[in-house]
Amino acid sequence: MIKITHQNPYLFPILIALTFKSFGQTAYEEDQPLNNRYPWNTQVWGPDQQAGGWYYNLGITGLRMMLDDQKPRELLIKHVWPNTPAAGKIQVNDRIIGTNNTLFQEDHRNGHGRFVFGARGPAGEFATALETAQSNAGNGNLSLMVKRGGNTLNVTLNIGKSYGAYSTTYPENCPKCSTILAELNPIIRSYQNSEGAFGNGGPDDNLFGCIALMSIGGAENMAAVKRCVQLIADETTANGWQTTGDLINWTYTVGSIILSEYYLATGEQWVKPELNEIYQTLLRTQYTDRSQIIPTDEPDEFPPPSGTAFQGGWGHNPGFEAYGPISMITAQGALGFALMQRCGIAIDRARHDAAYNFLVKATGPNDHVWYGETDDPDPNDWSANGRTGTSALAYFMANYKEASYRQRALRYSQHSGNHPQSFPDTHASPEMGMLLQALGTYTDPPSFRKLMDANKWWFALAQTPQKSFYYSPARDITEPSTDFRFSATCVAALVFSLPNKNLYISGKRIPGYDEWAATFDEHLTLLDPWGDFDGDNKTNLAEFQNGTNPISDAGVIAIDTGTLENKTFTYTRKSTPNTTFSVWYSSDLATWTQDTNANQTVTATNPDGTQNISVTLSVTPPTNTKFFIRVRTP
Ligand SMILES: [Ca+2]
Ligand SMILES: [Ca+2]
Ligand SMILES: [Ca+2]
Repeated sequence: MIKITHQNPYLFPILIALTFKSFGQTAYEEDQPLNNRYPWNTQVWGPDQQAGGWYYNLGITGLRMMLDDQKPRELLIKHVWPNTPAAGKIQVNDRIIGTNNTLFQEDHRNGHGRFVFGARGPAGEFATALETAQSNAGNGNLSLMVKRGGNTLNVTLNIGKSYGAYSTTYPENCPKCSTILAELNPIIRSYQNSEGAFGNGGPDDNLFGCIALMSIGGAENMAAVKRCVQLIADETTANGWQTTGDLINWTYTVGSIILSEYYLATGEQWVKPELNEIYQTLLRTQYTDRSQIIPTDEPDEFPPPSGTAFQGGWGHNPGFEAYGPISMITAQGALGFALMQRCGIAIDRARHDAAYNFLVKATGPNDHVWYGETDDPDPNDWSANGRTGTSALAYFMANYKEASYRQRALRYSQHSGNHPQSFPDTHASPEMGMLLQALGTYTDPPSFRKLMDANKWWFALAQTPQKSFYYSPARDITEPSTDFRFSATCVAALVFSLPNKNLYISGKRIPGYDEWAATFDEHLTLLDPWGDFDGDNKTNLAEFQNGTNPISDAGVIAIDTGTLENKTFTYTRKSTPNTTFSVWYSSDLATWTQDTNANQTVTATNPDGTQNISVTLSVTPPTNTKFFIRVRTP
């Protein structure tokens, strides 16, 4: 059994980063020599260790570079991978100043904040040239203008055209995406350990691995995911909320998403009680009232909130432990509730809506979701959109009939599409933000198009000569969680496999099924295609496909309609010892009220296996209006 939270290196620094450090920027410690600045001086490990620092990758050329704030139109080369197009042609400390005999046109504006997000400047221009060289119009050669010593030379890299360029509709109808996806799939599986965990074994890496592999699909991937699902099931319990200080809400919210998608994909019934355990713990870890505040819990740093502030959200830990609920985990929790509800788990709607309302409280007037509850945010300001995108997904996946959920989902998706530049820059775990923002924005195709168009540079530059994708420095992050490849590789694979629609969160639906379920009062329960609401050994999905009644086994109940006298009537039904029958009344056949105190008595058991039931209502039927009664299961 591996320990899945303590060893997750990125989660703990979040607590510190937020409290003591303002948002950091790339290489902007200007009192330090360039090489000593964050992020270039960050120790890297895994296959990137030999690069010597945390530098930007320049796609499949084999180059790694850093940005120099004194030379904002140059890319300073810091590493050249052997056996790549750049090997033997470009040297460390070369400065690339242009492509195809054209100097770079814009200063880089690399940093954290709405005015500097994105790759404008030499990095973005390099990415465009790299893509053009691989396109139909290109010849597979990338011509670079290079400053070396006092000279400027032209160097041509033969990068080939085997990948092609990303299509204008990518990831839809994109041969390059398909080619890369086939390369990434076995790489992702290679990051799974013998116990089933991916990468570092933390909840983030398990989410990356399981979501990417399920989105790609196929028996081999699903078998790998199953091993991780079993591991998560073993490590989560209904009493997980009793664990404190262990950042468990990541484990449980992520677990709710992974296990739900796995259950919906496979119908394996053993997953459902495991989901229910996760739900029980998430109910207890959601912050609902001030009694959950631990008085000794850093009161100076995070003074306990007054009134109902922060209620409905999840933080890193149960209740208000540490510094209280935040939007990212709350959006994941709201999403998890919606997915578990689709799996037949009975979700407390008040709690679910409290989570959604937390996100509303964290939303600025421009629909940007901030880190947590925000007082009077600047209506023009925005930042990284991982939270906003995750909120879009959480709202889009809501199963309630009110239109307001989809309306709010659309607003969040549009915000993400209208401000796409921060895509690779979510606080703490950029790839986590990218994964969920991509999925959330995908719910609105026009917004998703904008997101993809604005970030083509990332998909061009993050691809490495070793095939896996690379986690380039983001502006607001301490370190990546596993090595510098796994999470970026999974994000690329997820995005490129979105057209498969293999996940409910990427758009999978059984055609007509949701609409069919919505015609029943019990529609939330019937959304579980693998459930058997009426206990007749036909799944809800089979009932849908066969046109049978999912609510009651036809013929079980035959009510004698002639015997209502005062408050008593009788009916006959099959003997069904494991079934609960409830009594409902209505004046219009539209609004039904359950008579929870109705008294039901078996008055006779007949030779044909049926029973006579006498029911006495606890309410008095009106004498001058219509009055309808029904009996149903449960
Ligand atoms: Ca369990
Ligand atoms: Ca059934
Ligand atoms: Ca049935």
